[in-house]
Amino acid sequence: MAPSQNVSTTLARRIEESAGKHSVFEDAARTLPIPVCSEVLGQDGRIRPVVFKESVTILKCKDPEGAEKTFSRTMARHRNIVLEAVPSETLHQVTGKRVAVLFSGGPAAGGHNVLAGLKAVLGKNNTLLGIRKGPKGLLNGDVFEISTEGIKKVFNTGGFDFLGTDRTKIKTPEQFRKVKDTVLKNKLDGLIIVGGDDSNTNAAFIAEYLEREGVRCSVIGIPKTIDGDMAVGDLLPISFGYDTATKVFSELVGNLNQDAASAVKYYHFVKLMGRTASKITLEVALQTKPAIALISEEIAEKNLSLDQLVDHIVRIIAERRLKGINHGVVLVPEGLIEFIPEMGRLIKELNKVLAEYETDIKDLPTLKNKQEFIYPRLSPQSAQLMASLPEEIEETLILDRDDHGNVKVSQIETEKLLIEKIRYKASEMKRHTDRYFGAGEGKIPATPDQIEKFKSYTLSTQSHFLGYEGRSGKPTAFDAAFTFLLGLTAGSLVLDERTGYMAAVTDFDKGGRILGLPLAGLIQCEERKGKEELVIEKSLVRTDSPSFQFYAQHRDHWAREDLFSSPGPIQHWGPTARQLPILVSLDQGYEDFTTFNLGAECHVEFE
Ligand code: FBP
Repeated sequence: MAPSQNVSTTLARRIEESAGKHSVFEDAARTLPIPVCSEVLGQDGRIRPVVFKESVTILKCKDPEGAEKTFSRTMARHRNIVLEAVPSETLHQVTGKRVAVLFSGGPAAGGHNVLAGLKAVLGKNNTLLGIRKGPKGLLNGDVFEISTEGIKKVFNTGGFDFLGTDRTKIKTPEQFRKVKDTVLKNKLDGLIIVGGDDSNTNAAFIAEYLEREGVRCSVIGIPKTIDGDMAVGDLLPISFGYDTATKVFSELVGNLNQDAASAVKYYHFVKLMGRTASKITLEVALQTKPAIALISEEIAEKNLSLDQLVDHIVRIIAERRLKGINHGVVLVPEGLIEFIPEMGRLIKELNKVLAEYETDIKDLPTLKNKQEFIYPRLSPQSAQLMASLPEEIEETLILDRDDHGNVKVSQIETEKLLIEKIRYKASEMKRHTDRYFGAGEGKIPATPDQIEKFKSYTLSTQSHFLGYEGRSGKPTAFDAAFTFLLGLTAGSLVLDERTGYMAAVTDFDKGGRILGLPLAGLIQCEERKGKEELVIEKSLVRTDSPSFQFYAQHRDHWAREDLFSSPGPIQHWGPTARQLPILVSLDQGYEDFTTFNLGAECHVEFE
C-alpha cells in the first residue's frame, strides 16, 4: 500500500509492522528472560522435565466418603499424597508422547506461557497438541498440532486466543464417551486442562473416567483464574492471572483515587471482578488504600443486611464529609450480592425452584410469566426482596446461569444498586440530621456548624466495572514465570505417567517449589443448581487470614486520613517488575512483597 501523503515511509512501515501482535512492546516482551526454579534447568542451562516423588503431605478431603466412592481408581493410585518435584536425569529422553491442552473458563494472563512451558518440556521428540474452543473442542475432537513457530508467536503475550476457551461442563455419559473418543482418536498420552475450580473438577472426573475405562492417558489440571479462588493454603498460594488482573485494576483504581482527590467532587463506585471470592478486591484495597472496600466474606460473617451495609457505607462517607473530604473510591466485589445473607437465601431458593421446574419455566414466554410462576414458590421474605430489586437484576437472577450453575454476577450492576440506595440514605440524613448526628449512641459526633453544613451536602457518584480489562493483558513477570513453570510441571507429570493431579508452584520467596496436588483430595460437596454436587472447593477470603486482618486493622486510618496510593502501571522490567501480590505475601508469611525469588532465569529456546 502506498504511504499516505506527508507520512514518512519509515514511519508508515514501522506502524504497519506493528500490526498482528507486533507492537514495539509485544516484540520486546517476547525476548524477556523467564525466572524459573533451578530444578528445571539441566547442566547445560536448558529446560529439563522434573520427576516426582511422594512428599510427607496428604490432602485432607472435606467429603472423604463421597470422594472415595466417586474417585476410587485415582484415589487408590495417589492416596491423596502431594507429589514433590526433583531434578530428573532421564525424563528428557522420553519420546513419542502426545499431549493435548485446552483452556477452560474465563481468560487469565499467562495462558500462552503455559503452552510455552509445555512445549519446552516436551521438546522436539514429543508432540504438543492444542484443543480449540475449550471443553467443547474436546468433545468435538477439535485438535491440531502446535508448532514451534506458533508458540514463539504467542510466548509472553496475554489472552487465550491461540486456543480459544468456553465454559462447557462435562457431565453426561455421552460427553464422557466423546472425551474418550477424542483421546483414543488422537492417541493422547496426556490431557492438560487449564481452568478454575469447575474446570479442575472436570479434570478430576475425566481422570477417573479414563482410569475406569482402562485408557492410559494422564489428565492434569492447571490452576487458572483471575479470581484467585483456586488456591490451596501453602501448597498453591494463588492461581495464575490473579497478579496481572489485580495490578491492572490497581493501576486504574489508583488513577481514580488520584482523580477523585483532584476533582474533589465524586465518589467512584468500582465493581471489581471475582465471581465469588473478594480476593481481587482485597488485593486492590491493599495496593490502593481506597476510602472503602467491601469484602463479601466479612459481610456474610457479620450477617449484614443490604440496609445495614448501606448504612455502614453512608456513615463513612458522612464522617469523611465532616472532615472536609468529599470524594473517594468505593470498591465493590462482583460476588457481593450472593454474600448478603438475605440475597444469598433468595438465590438458594431460586436455584431450587429453577432446578425443580426447569422445563416449565423455560417454556414460559415472558419474564413476567416466569415471575408469576416463581414468586409463589419462594418464601414470603425472598419474594418481597425479589420484588424490591430493579428489574434487570431480577432478570439476571432468574434467567442467567452458566453451565456450572453459577449466577452470572458480572452482569448484575451491584455498584449501581448500592449507589441508588446510598444516595437515598444520604438525602434522608440531610433531611433528619438530628437522628444521625450529634451526641448519643450510634450517632456521628458533629458540631452544630458541621451539621448545618451537611444539610447542603450533595453526593455525586460515578460507577465503573473493572473485569474484562484485567484478564488478557501481557502477564506480569510473576504470572509469566508462574505459568511457564505450571506448563513445565504439567508436562513433567505426564512424562512421569501421573494422572488426576493439579500442577502447583509454591514458596515464591525462596526459590520456588514444584508440586503435584491430587485433584480428588480437593473435592467437597456443594449445592449447585439446587442439587448436591462434588466440586473443588473455592478458596475465599478468610477473615482470620493475615491479609484480611492487616486490611481491617488499617482501613479506618487510611479512610479517615485519605491515605490512598497509586501503584502505577505494570512494569515488565524496572523497579516494580518482580512484585508479588500483597495478599499472597501476607498470607504466606513472606518477608517482603517487592520481589519474588525463583532461584534461576532462562532465555527460553524452543526446539
Ligand atoms: P474463571 O473462574 O473461569 O477464570 O472466570 C472468572 C471470571 O472472570 C469472573 O471473575 C467473572 O464472574 C466471570 O469470569 C465472567 O465470565 P464471562 O467471561 O462468562 O462473562
